[in-house]
Amino acid sequence: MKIDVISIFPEYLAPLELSLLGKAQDKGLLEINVHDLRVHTSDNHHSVDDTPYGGGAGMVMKAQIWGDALDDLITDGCDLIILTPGGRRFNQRMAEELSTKSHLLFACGRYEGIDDRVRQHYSTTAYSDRGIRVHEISIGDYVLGGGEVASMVIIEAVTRLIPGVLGNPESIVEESHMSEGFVEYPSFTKPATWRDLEVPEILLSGNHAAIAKWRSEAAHKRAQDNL
Ligand code: 6GU
Repeated sequence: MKIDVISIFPEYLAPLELSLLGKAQDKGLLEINVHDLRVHTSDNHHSVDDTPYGGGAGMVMKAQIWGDALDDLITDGCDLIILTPGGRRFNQRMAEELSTKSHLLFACGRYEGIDDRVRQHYSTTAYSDRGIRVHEISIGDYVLGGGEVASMVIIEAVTRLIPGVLGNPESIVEESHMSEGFVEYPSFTKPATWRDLEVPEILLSGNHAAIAKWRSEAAHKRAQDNL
């Protein structure tokens, strides 16, 4: 999978080189490139934003600069992901869907967002005929300073589903069974007693059917408690 991320703070995306993602890139399973939006500015101040038409607070990122940046990186069949708190709420199903793609292009907005004509332009048939899809995605009901951290959340959720990226593929199989409603059972490891707290006895029984039943019930109780 090839991933491009465009941001005015490319240093913010440095953690993408670390850990699992760094290893996946070393293994050739993944190629992540971060691009500085400001290279597409032409004025002395390298400004990327301007005041909103219709008035109001904040600044809007300019369509022309984003268009130049995206034209350089967009490919046939790629998925363009615009990060915005107004987008569709990201979930595990979307992560699974995106993990099957060959090229993801992330546009990280700052300020009050990107001029909407950028979304409109890349959503036209000229692009959909080339297999290019545009998604506006949010990672939750709160407002971040920009799309950078949101793009890292999505990249981490998506890339760990790519075969070979994760050490133990069984944990993914187990997760996808749970991915509706998202429930996870509580886990324990040695020692069996810690600060007077015991591991549930059933987990020491070796009775796999009983353990599976206990885990399912514990997971559902936890999901219920989180509502
Ligand atoms: Cl994708 N961007 C921003 N700025 N805030 C968010 C978000 C995205 N998702 C949740 N909050």
